[in-house]
Amino acid sequence: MKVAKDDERLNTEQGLDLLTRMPLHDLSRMATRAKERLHKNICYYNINRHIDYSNICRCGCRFCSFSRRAGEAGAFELTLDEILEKAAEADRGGASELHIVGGVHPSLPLEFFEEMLARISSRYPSLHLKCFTAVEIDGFARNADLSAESVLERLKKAGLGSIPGGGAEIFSERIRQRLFPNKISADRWLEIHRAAHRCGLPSNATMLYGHIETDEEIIDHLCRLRELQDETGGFQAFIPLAYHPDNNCLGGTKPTGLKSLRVIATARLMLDNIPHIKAYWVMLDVKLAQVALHFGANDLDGTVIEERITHAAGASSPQALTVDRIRHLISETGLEPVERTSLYERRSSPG
Ligand code: V47
Ligand code: SF4
Repeated sequence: MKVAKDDERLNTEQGLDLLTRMPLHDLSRMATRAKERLHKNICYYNINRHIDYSNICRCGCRFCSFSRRAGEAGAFELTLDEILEKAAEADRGGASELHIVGGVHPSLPLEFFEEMLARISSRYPSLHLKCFTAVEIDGFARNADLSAESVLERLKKAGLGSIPGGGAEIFSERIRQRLFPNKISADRWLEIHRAAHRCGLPSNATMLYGHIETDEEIIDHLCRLRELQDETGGFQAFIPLAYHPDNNCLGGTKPTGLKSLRVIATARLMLDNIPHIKAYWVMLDVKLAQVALHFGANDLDGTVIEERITHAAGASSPQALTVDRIRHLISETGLEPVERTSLYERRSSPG
């Protein structure tokens, strides 16, 4: 294998070597060196709260344990007042960010989402609103018969601050046809992020791994993200999402710890133009998330408070972490915990 130099862009073959063959301690060392060039000894976290406004969804992805069809047992839809109450709790708890997502709802109008953002941002102006995956944005555009660009402009005007990375899954057409044929295409997901970046909204990117994908499909996913990032520079963070198999029609098993560490380190090394790699503790569980900080990750995500999507699928992580616990988890790895804003500036929490 030809090992790339520090400043050399890795090709597909080198990516596959990292993911499948490189000895683990070498991989850790290379990924850590790449991370330290950007972030020295720092690991970020934020004080955030997730709000799922509804689980009603018309996509029916086979790996999803969270969604329900309209009218099905377990389907829910929060009212604006209920959402405002959760925002108020987050604001009282010192949060800087709300992460708001839902299924692809068949009928909620764009005005509902505009009002949601406008009411939250006028009452709680210090909360950054990171809301709605590209899949939802596409759904809003279809329901309103508008372009994704106009939807994004309207939501931005109402208070949207950035777009989360969900819904990318894995770009391979083979898997999309088998596991989630009703979801927007890979090209459409990328096009909506391109449109978000064009209208000044930063975004994140994810990749769902550990189901039926091949190693080649993982590397292809990373290359396609890297290509869009070369064009726009709008991705802030990449978050690998470990597949959880309970209560859905796909089943199977969770990826192993070593697979997750290899994916994180490979992402750090392949995605030389995306600054932040998150070890999302909800999906990795806290112990493995700590280890991932020595495999190229530089962000542990946040306090979260209430998480439904992964817990519906059998997550064994807690629902929430306190700031003290997050800081302790980071310090224990020898890194410096730094609270960040949603745009990765340093933040000193009030109080
Ligand atoms: O969009 C669904 C995935 C995503 C399962 O942008 C599953 O900062 C694993 O996108 N097993 C939601 N994953 C999570 C997400 C996210 C989380 C934290 C931070 C950010 C960010 C984004 O979870 C969904 C879907 O891709 N998902 N079902 C499952 N069974
Ligand atoms: Fe719907 Fe998202 Fe679940 Fe797919 S993953 S069924 S789009 S909520």
